[in-house]
Amino acid sequence: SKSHLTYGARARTHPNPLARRLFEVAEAKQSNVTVSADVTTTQELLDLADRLGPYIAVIKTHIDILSDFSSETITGLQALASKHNFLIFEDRKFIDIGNTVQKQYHGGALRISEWAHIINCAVLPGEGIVQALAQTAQAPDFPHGPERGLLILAEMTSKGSLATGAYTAASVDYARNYPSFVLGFVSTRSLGEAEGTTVAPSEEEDFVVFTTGVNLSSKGDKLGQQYQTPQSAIGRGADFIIAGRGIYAAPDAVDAARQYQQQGWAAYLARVQ
Ligand code: 6AU
Repeated sequence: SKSHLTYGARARTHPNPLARRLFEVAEAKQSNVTVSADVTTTQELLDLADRLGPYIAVIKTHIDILSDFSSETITGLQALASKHNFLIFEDRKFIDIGNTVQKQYHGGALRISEWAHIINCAVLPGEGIVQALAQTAQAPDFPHGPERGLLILAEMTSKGSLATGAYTAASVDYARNYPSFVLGFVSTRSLGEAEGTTVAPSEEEDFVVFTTGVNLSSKGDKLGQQYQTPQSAIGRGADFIIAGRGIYAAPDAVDAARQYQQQGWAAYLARVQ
């Protein structure tokens, strides 16, 4: 893995334009924090995005949990993404046959392809889900292709997760087969040397690892979520740490965001030394 290199170095050499942009944003803002803004109204979402914007590299949405989603949600979010220079990750976790996920991604009520730089999917349906999403994002008549990328959900943080072993190895194989669209993984550690992969790595392979389940003050919740600290996640290979309740449910969300930013950046600096 290239995780011992700086974000700046990886931005200069990465073959994928959106990965380059991600690393440039991280370097420019000295932040590897993705805030998981799991709030349920547009006003709360835009308010969080504006207040936390200076301290984050990426905002992660679950757009379908908003009770009042409208086109104003999206124009507001896009304006704040430009104002604060962060990217948008819609945590839709696509998981269906190719024909269905194309319709869920492009068009429909949520028009995810128009505004989400990053999406994720699970590979339970097989490699075809990756192929289908890539086909939509990279269609000749789709104008945002170079600014769209996929993270494969290769592992999960919930207790008893079944995304392990051969399933995780298959996630790596599929990522290797679609290097112009797959940025990397949502996983708890860097992947690539995983046993059981069948596709050989290319020399330029540089998967981007997003690790969720990051929290400074809790070990888990009552529904099976399991947490680790920014230091632990980054030590295991996370390039971006995702924190939700640890930030937005803290007594002072801005203060918490700065704290995750500081600790995430210090752990990154220690890793690349
Ligand atoms: O920090 P939390 O526990 O408040 O929120 C964690 C966020 C939630 C989950 O839907 C998401 O991260 N998540 C994911 C993602 C990002 O795909 C995968 C996973 O294994 N665990 C997990 O919590 O929005």
